[in-house]
Order: sequence, then structure tokens, then C-alpha cells
Amino acid sequence: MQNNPASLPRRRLLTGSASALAAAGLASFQGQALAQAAASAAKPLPGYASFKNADAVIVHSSTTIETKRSAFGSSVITPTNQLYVRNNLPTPPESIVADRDAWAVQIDGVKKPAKLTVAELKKMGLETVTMVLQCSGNGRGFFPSKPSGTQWTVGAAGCVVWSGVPVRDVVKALGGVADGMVYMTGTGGEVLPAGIDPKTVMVERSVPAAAMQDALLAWEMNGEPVSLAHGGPLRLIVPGYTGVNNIKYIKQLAFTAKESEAHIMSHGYRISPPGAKGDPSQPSVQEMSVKSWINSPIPEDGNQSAGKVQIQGVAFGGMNAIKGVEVSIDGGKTWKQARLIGPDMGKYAWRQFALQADLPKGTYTLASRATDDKGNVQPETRGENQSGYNNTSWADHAVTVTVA
Ligand SMILES: Nc1nc2c(c(=O)[nH]1)N[C@H]1C(S)=C(S)[C@@H](COP(=O)(O)O)O[C@H]1N2
Ligand SMILES: [Mo]
Repeated sequence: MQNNPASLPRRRLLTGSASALAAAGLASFQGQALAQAAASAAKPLPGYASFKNADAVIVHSSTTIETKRSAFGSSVITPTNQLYVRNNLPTPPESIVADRDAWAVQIDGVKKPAKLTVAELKKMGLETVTMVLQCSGNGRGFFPSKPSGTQWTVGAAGCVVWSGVPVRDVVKALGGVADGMVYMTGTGGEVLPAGIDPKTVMVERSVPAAAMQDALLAWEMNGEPVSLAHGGPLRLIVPGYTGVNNIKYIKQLAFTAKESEAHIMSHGYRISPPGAKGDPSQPSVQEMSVKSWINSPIPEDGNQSAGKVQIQGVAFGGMNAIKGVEVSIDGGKTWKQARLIGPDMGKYAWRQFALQADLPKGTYTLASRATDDKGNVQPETRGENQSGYNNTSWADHAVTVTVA
């Protein structure tokens, strides 16, 4: 394609994010994206995330850090030092992870409400779940309407292993859910700025109470105590639900009759029609749906030449397991079944896929399209909405490749 050769000195395979109709505007889009990436790369990692691999991430701001598309690699699990970060509020002080076992969470809306420490929770049950953690706004950067918010492309997501106590075990130990409670509402442990109505800033989200069946109160992530950046000492994990529903430094878990009245629940994270503000009548961003994207080949790979190439990426079904993934090398005109490779870590994890292709010199638009085990097929187009949520469009996630 028409990349600026000066910015890509050693690359023979030039690619870029593009719609299936990769065309005229692409060169300037790619130029912009590269300029943005260069500007972002210049930003330093914030202190609480200083352990991140600076080469593997894009620092959008001190509270938004994205995994580079080139950094997902060919393993199932996203290494902790490459996983994205998204905080709606300033990160709490390191002191909250100084004595992890002493952290306490108030459990309400059960027959016998109680305040339980992590030490006590550790005796109540243990489960491990591998799941895709994905920000609701992942893929926002592909919306032509340029919704405000972080311009994430694919890297506000990762596949992560969590260990903790099943919420259902905690609820059982406390006598069961109280009558009439139909939501599970988690509250983040951030200390809120004084003099502001807490509801306007607090991170508190409600999900249907049934989600407790697979939910965890987790103290371990990828084999280590959950870092402060990712919600330590204790995080609510709601598998299959978008990132925002997975409450970090959880200080209260309540079964409630109504959804939280916090702004982040009532007006934030709603699927609003373009031009409209969020309000409680609109669908909330909760369960994820089937999605996939290609992580290689992409421009950062460099030094690709004509011939055999393993087109590879990741696919997940949100609430459902992945059944299959098709790959196209012609912008979606024709499709071939890819192989699912690597271990199956359960329905909430992502699957790797690969298709071996023989690519002579030329230009190709590579796309992937996943199907879940309920028969849901990843759509071609995004669902337009004001804030750029839930982008699962295969066309938006396609990459245009010139093999030289
Ligand atoms: N307490 C609390 N929990 C939170 C948030 C937050 O700001 N505070 N951000 C949410 C959002 S929008 C996302 S996408 C995920 C990000 O998780 P990560 O930073 O571990 O990747 O955490 C969610 N849980
Ligand atoms: Mo998010």
C-alpha cells in the first residue's frame, strides 16, 4: 500500500488496519495511526504500571494502556506485563496491597450479611477460571464517527487466569441470596474525591444475580497475587462480561433489588444511538459476543516475503465457546476454515487460530470471522452507537497486507 517508506524502512510486508474496502483513505489513516503510535510510545508508564513491558504496550494516558497488536504472540495467556490497563479513577495507593489478607469486602443482600477478609475468603472455596478480559470500548478506534474516549484498536483485551473463591460459595455460606434481590452489584475500593456526589464518580456496576454462578472473588492472576494495577488485593471476576463489570479492589458485593444508581451504571456504558446521551432505558454493556482478529501478519512483524505464512489470531465467544474461525485473504469474498490451535482453556477463554496460506506478491485484505457454539457468527459491520462500544465487526478488524 501507499505507506510512507521513510517510516517503515525495513519492512517488505506492509499492512494496516483497514475496512474490507481498503481504499483511498487508507494511506492517510495509516499515517495518522503511525504518528499517534509514535506520540503514545513517548508517554512514560505510570508508577503503578511500571512493571509493564514498555515495548509491548501503547501508553494512551496514565490510566489507559493498550497491548500492541504485535505483542499478543502465539500463546493463549496474555502475560501480566503486557495486559492492558483501564482505570476510570486514579489508582489507589500501593498501601492497599501491603497486607493483602487483611483487605475486607462487605457482602450484603444475603441472609447473613458479613464483612469478610481475604484471609477468610481463602478458606471458603477455590476455583480457577481463564477468561477474556476486554474493555467495552475495545475497537472504538475503528468507528468512523470517532466517538470520544480512548481510541483502542484490538489491545484493550487479554486472556487471563484468575483464582479465587466462587461467589456462589460465599453466598451459600452466608445463607443464600436475600429475597427479592435480582442483581449482583460490586463496588470499587477507590477513595473518592471529597466534595463530589459519590454517585457521579464511583465505580459500581450491577449484573444479573445469575452471573454469580461463574463469578469469583479473585486474589490471584496469572499465578501471582493480583497486582494493584489489575485490582489487587481482591477483584470481582464476572466471566463473559466486559471489563467494566469486573470490579477492582472490590470493597462491597451486594445482591440488590435495583441496579446501582452510580452514574457509571445508570448513564455510562449504555448502548446509546449515535448523537444521544446514555440513559437507564438503553441496554447496558454487559455480556460480550463473538469476536476475533488477526495478530499476524501485521506491519510490526517486518521482513515478510512472498510464500508460506501462518495467518494467526484469537477468537472468543463471550458467554459461549468458539466453534470455528474462518479466514479470508480477499477482504471477505471467500473464506477458508482456520485450525483452532493450542489448548482449550474453557468457554470464557479465547482460542488461537491459524491458517497456512501461500501468498505470492500482491495486496491482500486479511480478515477473520468466528462462530460460537450457539451458531452466532461474528458480523461484518459494527453496531453504531454513541460511545463506540462492543465493536465486533470483522471488516473493521481486517488488515491490508502488501507482500513484496
Ligand atoms: N474499581 C474499579 N474497577 C474497574 C475499573 C475502575 O476504574 N475501577 N475499570 C473497569 C474497566 S472500564 C475495565 S475495562 C477493566 C480494566 O481492567 P484491567 O485494568 O485489569 O485491564 O477494569 C474495570 N474495573
Ligand atoms: Mo473498560
